[in-house]
Amino acid sequence: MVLRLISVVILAVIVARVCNFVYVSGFHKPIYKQYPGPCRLVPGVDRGSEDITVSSEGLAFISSGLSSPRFVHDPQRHAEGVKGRILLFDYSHPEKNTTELSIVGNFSNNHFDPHGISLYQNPVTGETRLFVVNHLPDFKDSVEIFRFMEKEKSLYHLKTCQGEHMYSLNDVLAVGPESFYFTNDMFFTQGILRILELYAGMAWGGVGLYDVTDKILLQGMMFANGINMSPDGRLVYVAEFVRNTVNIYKRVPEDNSLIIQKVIYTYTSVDNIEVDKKTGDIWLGCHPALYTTIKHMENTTKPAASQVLRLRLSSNSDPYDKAELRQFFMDGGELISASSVASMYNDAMLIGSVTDRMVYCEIKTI
Ligand SMILES: [Ca+2]
Ligand SMILES: [Ca+2]
Repeated sequence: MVLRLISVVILAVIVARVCNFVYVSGFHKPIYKQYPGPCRLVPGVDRGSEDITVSSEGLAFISSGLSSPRFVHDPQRHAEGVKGRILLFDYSHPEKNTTELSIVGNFSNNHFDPHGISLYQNPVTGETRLFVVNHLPDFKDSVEIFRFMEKEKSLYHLKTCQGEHMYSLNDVLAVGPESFYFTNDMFFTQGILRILELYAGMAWGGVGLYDVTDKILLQGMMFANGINMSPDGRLVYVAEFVRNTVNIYKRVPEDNSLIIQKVIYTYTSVDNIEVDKKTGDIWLGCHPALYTTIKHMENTTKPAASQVLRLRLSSNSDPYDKAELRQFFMDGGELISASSVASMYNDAMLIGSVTDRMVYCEIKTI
């Protein structure tokens, strides 16, 4: 009797997990084409623009060439030997498209597989630093810190940060010249155990902090993905990709700890998060039909659905008691596949993709 009861409970848990993953995969989701205004491809970007972040002056930094077999399973793409690059796009001169930033200093370009990025603009010195998640061989990860040299159009390598708690990095959020939050999307880094962790819906991802040494701050997340913060630094936003949520945390300035305030259900798989520094609006690059993204990662010539949402928090009394979600972009992969990020500056937007192209849109519908 007891054995039978245990078997029923185990079966029920497995069925619930399978049903949840089928739901999250988005087979039932219709994809209606929607553009916020005129949109065009940006020439020179055809091997990914996984993360984009923009400076106060409207310079967008783009990470291109993500190839880690942890995410990209397309043998053709691996055979091509895609090169990791950081590109620059000036919102004041969109007609100039992108420029590749050269990397100088003591850093080997042979092991550059860039993923999530974040900027730190020092309010005292005016220095701009770019923090880049880098996937190294043998499934090891690091965060590379560069100084941006605007005149030379280059990145000067300053430091490689690694730690025992930085094992499955996805995104980074700079909070000081050498300190940052990071997300570990999952616990396992490779192979069948990572696949099982994903499909069984295990909540083993989380958020950590690097400040001289590294430590874990938050656990229990289902694929922790993008991380960013409000312009005043009081709130931190984290995307739980498989749970379909954006979590809002209060940041304690004394020790950088994070206290959960609200969970926003998005009903789509949110990848990276960008924040408009002027308005505080939160821009989400999303995978609305996740099964198409999974197929696209196995064969990058197959189209995958793309979506951009804006999350606006507002209230007279409390900055997070009202949340409005609005869609600005949706595409079945005709223009761009597997959108992972949307960056906004004035009335224009760049949409990036894990392995595909990059799109520039003028916003006419706000
Ligand atoms: Ca980022
Ligand atoms: Ca990401």
